[in-house]
This record gives sequence, C-alpha cells and structure tokens, in this order.
Amino acid sequence: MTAQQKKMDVTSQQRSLILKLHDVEAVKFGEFTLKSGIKSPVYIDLRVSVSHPELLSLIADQLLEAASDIEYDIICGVPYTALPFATAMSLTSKKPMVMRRKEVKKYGTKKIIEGQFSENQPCLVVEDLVTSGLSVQETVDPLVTAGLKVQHVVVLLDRQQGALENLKAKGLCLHSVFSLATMLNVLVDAKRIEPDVQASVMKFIEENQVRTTPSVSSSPQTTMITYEEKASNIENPVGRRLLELMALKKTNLAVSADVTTKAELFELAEKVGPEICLLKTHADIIEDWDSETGAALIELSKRHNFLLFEDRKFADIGNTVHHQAIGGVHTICKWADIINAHSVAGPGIVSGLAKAGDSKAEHGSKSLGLLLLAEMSSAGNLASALPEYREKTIQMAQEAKHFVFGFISMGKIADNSFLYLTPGVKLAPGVDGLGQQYLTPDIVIAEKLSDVIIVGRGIYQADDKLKAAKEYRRAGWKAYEKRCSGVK
Ligand code: 5BU
Repeated sequence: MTAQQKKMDVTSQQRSLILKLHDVEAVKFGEFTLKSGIKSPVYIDLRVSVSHPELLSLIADQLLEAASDIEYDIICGVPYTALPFATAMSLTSKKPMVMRRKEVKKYGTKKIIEGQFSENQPCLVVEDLVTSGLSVQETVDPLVTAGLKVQHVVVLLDRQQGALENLKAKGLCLHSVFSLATMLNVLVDAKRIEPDVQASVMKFIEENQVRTTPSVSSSPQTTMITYEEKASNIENPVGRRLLELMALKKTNLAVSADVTTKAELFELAEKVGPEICLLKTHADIIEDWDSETGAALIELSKRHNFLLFEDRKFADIGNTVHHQAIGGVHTICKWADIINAHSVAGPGIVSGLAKAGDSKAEHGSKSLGLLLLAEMSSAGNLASALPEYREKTIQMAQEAKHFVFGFISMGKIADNSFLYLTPGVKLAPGVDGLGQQYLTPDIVIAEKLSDVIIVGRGIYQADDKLKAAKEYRRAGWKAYEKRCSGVK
C-alpha cells in the first residue's frame, strides 16, 4: 500500500480527531523518560480528554464506529482512562456497561465486576491506548472468569508495539480507531510535525516491541524446559530439591503465611501443606515466636514435603547479615531452607549469608539456598525501574551459583540455571491500596515464565483456605502445563 493510499484510508473525522488531540497536548513530541527509564520521542496522555467534553464525545463516536461490525451486548472500559470513553459510548449507543474494580472491597459484596450481566453475554472491552496489551488482558481475565464472553477489544490508539499480536495469541481481536503511524502521517500532512520527528518515533516503535507471550522462535530448551529438566541445571542443592519436589507433588504454589501468631501459622501450614512446594514466612511478625517455633515448622515441612522460605530480605553488610541469619530471636538458619537478600549491599551480603549457610551445614542441618531480589511487585519500586540494577543482580548471582539459586522477580529474567519466584499473585489482577500489584497465575507462569507463584492474602484471608489453596495450585499447574506444551 502506498503512503498516498494509506492517507486516503483516514476519514475526515479521524483526521479532525487527531488534530484535536494534538491541540490539547494529548500527544507531545520531544524527549520523555518513561516509567521504565527508557527515553521516548513521543508522549501520549489521553486522560486530558476528560477536560474537553466535545473531544470526549468525538472519541466515543469513533470508538463506536470502529466497533460497528462487532456484535456485543455490554461495554467494559479498562480502568481508568477508558472509563469515561466507555461511559460516553454507553450513553450514545444505549448499550449497558459493566465496570471492573482494580481494588477489591474488603467489605460488602467483594465484587470484581460491578453491574448487571448474564452468563455468556458478549462484552466489548474498550481501551484508550495499547502498547503490549497487558492492561487489556488484566481486564479481560476477570470478565471471562465472571462468565462474560470477550472476543473483541476496541482502542483509540494502537502504539503498534506488539498489542495486536499479543492479544491475538490470547484469542482477542483488536480494533483500533487509528495507529500511531496514521497519527504521525496526519500530523506531518498538517505540518504540525517535521518528517524527521515522524521517522524518529517510528524508529523508536520498531526498536521497542513488547512480546508478552513467549516468542515463537525461542528454542524449546530455553522456554519450555520442565521442572525436572531444570533441576539438573541448578548447582545449589536446595534449589534442586525444590524443583524435584515441585515435579513430584505437581505444585508450583508457595503460600506466604503472613499471620501474626504461632497458632495461626501452624494451622495454616497444616491445612495448605499438602498443596504447596514452599511455605514463606515473616518470622518477625509472629508475636509469640519462641525457641520451639522453628523446630515445629521443620516437623510440618517434613510431614507435608515442602520447604521453608524466610522472607527476611537481608540488606546489610556481610558481617551483620551473618549474625542476623544465625542468631537473634529467630535463629533463621536453624530452620529455614531458603532466605533472600537485596543486592543493594553488593557481593559481601552473599558471602556473609553463605558463611551462615556453612555454619548450618557444620551443625549437621540441611543446606541453605539464597534468592536475590532482582525486582519487586510493589508499584514504583526502584529495582524494577532500573534495568542496570537487575543486570548487576543477575551478575552477582552468576558469581555465586553454589549458593544463589534464583531470584525474586516478576518473570524469567535470566537463563534456565536459575529459578524465578514471583509474589503479587491473585486469581484476579489488581492492586491493594498500599502499592502491592497483582498478576494472575497464568500471566506469571505461562507468559512471564516464572517458576513459582507466591500467594499470601489470596489464600490466608479466604474463608476456606484449603479450597483457595487448591484453586491457586490448580491455576499455577495448569499454566505450567500450558507453557510446557507450547500452547499460548
Ligand atoms: P500478598 O498478600 O499475596 O500480597 O503477599 C505477598 C507476600 O510476598 C508478602 O509476604 C510480601 O512481603 C511478599 N513480597 C511481595 O509481595 N513483593 C515482593 O516484591 C517481595 C515480597 Br520481595
């Protein structure tokens, strides 16, 4: 298709909408630092449209036009920017809306999807802007879980960075009012920007493609390795043992036991023990912890065949962390199989904790393994924002493979000689009001290629904890089987 033909494909309404968006500075050109730290020559913020009701109404008309061939009964906007778009579409088309909550209420109905709908009703998902399509998926998943049928997504602007392909791989069809390329063509045509700006934005887009599904060209050895196969790559015996028991028990679920008394801790471990590969603790939040608590946890872990992970997140110099790990009230190394540390302190922290592991072995106990925190699940955390921090953390781990067997990360960040454990997991994605961000087991295991899901409140706050643990176990294992079979 020639450039001239492409230009002719743009309707006069689309052209006028693009110029209006430029007028209100919803799209800007220059040098902008994105959340990821990457410098971008374009910045798009469609939230400003709420200050311009006429523009909002034009946007809704164009979205309805883009969806005119689709059959749907109900509309759902992706929170937050697309909520006013969906509302305006609903008012014009007289089709009802549902809303997806980002935060689930702690009281009342605890509903994730608000509004009235019936099983299998076709629902159109509306979004303002797509890059990878991940936020669309985070809305589609709970809609489908609630019983709605979702096959189509309509978006105002497609940044052409992979959303179309990523959503297609999930069985979703993306319809956009216009692409970034079209927007640039119109702006050059109207002499709003110079052709060299257009070229630099297109180069940026080409170089910054985001794939949320495993790439087809990746070799099976690198992406579809089984837990048994991975075990033979791991130098640290605890890491190997963890993978072997995951394969044996068929579970990649770690429960985070963030309860505050011994009785609750033991009750939870007893209940969920058969379902899990790991019990993650915060010993310092147990108010009645005593010198017998560690031994009682070891007994439970042996009986139900899971490992113990104390999520202490050491962060000091080697000498101090050594004492923190072996001594104090909690004598962590006496009972924990796995501990973790921030890499911010440098390699001395790994050596200090390895020394703690050696003293554990000298006392005849089983070995110790360390996880480094390469990323966190909390919004705005600095580790995830700085790619160099992650790279240096991986380097630190590579230099101490006898002891460091993996990472706390949001997905697979290095090769198959490490394990990846991910916290911030719930059956429905969302946030908790204090910065915690949740992804689903399917996204974490099948798409981001992590090995272990870590679930806290999703299980220990459930009325029926065993039932919840079984649900998470099933979801985590299903995602693992899907990734092993190469199904996307
Ligand atoms: P939740 O209830 O599923 O949100 O609990 C998550 C647990 O994982 C909790 O114990 C946190 O301290 C822990 N966690 C986390 O949420 N995010 C991180 O990046 C790290 C640990 Br590291």
